Amino acid sequence: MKTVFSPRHRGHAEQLELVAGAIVPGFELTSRAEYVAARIKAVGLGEILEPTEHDLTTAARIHHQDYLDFLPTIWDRWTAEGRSGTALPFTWPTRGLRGDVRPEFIDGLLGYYSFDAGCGIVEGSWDAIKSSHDTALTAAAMVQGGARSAFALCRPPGHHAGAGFMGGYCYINNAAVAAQSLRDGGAKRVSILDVDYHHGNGTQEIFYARADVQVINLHADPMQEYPYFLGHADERGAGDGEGFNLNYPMRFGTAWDRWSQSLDDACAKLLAYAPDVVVVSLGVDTFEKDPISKFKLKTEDFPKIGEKIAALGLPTLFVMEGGYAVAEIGVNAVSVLTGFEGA
Ligand code: Q9C
Ligand code: ZN
Repeated sequence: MKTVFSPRHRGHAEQLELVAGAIVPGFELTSRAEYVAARIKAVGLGEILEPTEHDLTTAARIHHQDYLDFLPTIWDRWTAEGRSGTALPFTWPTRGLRGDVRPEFIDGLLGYYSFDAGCGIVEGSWDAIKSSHDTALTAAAMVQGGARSAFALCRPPGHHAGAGFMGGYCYINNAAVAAQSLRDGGAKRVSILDVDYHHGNGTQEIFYARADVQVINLHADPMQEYPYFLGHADERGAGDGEGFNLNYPMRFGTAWDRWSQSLDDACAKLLAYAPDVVVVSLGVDTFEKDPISKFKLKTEDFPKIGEKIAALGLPTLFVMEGGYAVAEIGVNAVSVLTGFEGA
């Protein structure tokens, strides 16, 4: 399996985030992607290629144009106020406030275009975000061109980013852009299978009213875990999309036995949908030693995820999402891919 990976992710560095009442160095480290790339080389998974440049026309089919226009301007607006460090929001248009009027000042705009304080922007962030988007589209084109599979080693990740907002370390929804490009390239139906520990709220929102992209999420129960405000089992899609969104929330402490039952059920639902191609939002923060998560998957479980996905017998694009146990992220993520290839 070929991997697409851009060194430009490295400019998105030294983020700060709010954790348990303190502003601390963020968990979404540059080293995450480097460990995964190193492991790909160590096991000889296949060639690693840099992405080709893509414009934002496909992204604009799933994101709001004003949001895409805003993202590249954040750093300049921030420094124009004499600031340095990390651009972060701190006020959001929640219930009872006006969400329909866009403020002018940078702090208001950051809140308007986000749902949490998990998306810091530094000088190199936009270039990294764009390269991550390009990575997803380049890998999607490989699958569109006939490859059985490809791996988009995206950083920053994407599945929390909605049509018009960032959050949870995510800015552009890479998996959603890839799915849209596969549709535009001729796939009639696309399934997105999101196995990241956190609910992919952005992906769900983007495709919620559509029948041409099935979205399946396995994740920690939002009653207990981030992103808290989406991801319940009764969210099944709306309008034309009714029945094409499937959520498998699971409680803290979930281990392979229970988790794999959800995956088996998800795979059956996916096959019943009969997609032309599968996009896997590949987070490995389900790992027992992940520092921000509370599931109990073991390293030996990750190849079994790949085997089950391979058994679907469909062209498959893997898109990197979360995973914060940096020392083990390479082994765990690449184990899914070697499991897929070995099956
Ligand atoms: N106590 C992804 O995995 N906040 N995003 C966690 C930690 C946000 C995770 C707070 C977690 C976002 C792509
Ligand atoms: Zn996650």
